[in-house]
Amino acid sequence: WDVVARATAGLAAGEFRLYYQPKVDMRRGEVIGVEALIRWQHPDKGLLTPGLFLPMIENSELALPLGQWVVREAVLQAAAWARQGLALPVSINVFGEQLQQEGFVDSLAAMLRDHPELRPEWIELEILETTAMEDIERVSGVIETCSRLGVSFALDDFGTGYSSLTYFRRLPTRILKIDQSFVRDMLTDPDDCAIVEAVVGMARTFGRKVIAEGVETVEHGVALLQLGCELAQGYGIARPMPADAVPDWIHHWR
Ligand code: G
Ligand code: G
Ligand code: MN
Ligand code: NA
Repeated sequence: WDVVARATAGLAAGEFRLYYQPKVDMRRGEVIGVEALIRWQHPDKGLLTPGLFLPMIENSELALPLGQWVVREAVLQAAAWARQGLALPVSINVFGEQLQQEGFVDSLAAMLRDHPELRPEWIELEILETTAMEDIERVSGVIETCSRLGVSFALDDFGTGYSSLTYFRRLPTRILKIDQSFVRDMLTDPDDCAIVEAVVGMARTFGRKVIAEGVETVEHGVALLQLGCELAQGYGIARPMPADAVPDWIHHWR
């Protein structure tokens, strides 16, 4: 099927949804935020996860409009939570192409101005390590402008892009997300464990926060804590859920 054409119609018809996956501080036992993850509620095919459609859309003319929808939807949700008294940082995945847009920062700033109940510190943008390194000049510029607004960046899937330390040092991202492939096998594969340990060390050296994704079991959590990684996200903590399930989940966690 023609995914891009169908998704273009689906976007207009309101078929996309954002699910939210909690991120926690394992040591303090606190919820530190949620990551917004797109889903497509397809009328015939059911609820589709991004792996089934995003790769086709990413390099199409739909990438920008869909990416803009994601940012707007997530910011509106964060503002709605703020009005309910829930101060919950929301992480939003952005395509490299979105950051290339002249108006990206201005439109984000306008949304924040429209929602004074939402502190800019509660918005975090996630960008793939590989994307960030493709155009480091431009991306560091956008990161710096966003930082002045109060919005921070995380480097997603960190470790998969083989970034040189020189490049990494020039990217002012506040957070590193250790890719789930390393986390998944860290208990059985000494090399993956060493990579996790190295990324934690790098984060410490360069004054960045570090979070592990793909934390599926208690054993993973324990091993991460031993390596000094306190922040985690994964099915072992919670699966991505609809926005209206989030407040209850937070209330009952622990
Ligand atoms: O949920 P799933 O594991 O299928 O996600 C696959 C990939 O899709 C992940 O790498 C995730 O970062 C990406 N992704 C999920 N939601 C969004 C989104 O709203 N925007 C962008 N750009 N990427 C997303
Ligand atoms: O690349 P990114 O970090 O944005 O991808 C997040 C994706 O990983 C989401 O689509 C989410 O569904 C998936 N995910 C989150 N936690 C786990 C986990 O513990 N195990 C696995 N296999 N996938 C996970
Ligand atoms: Mn992500
Ligand atoms: Na990731």
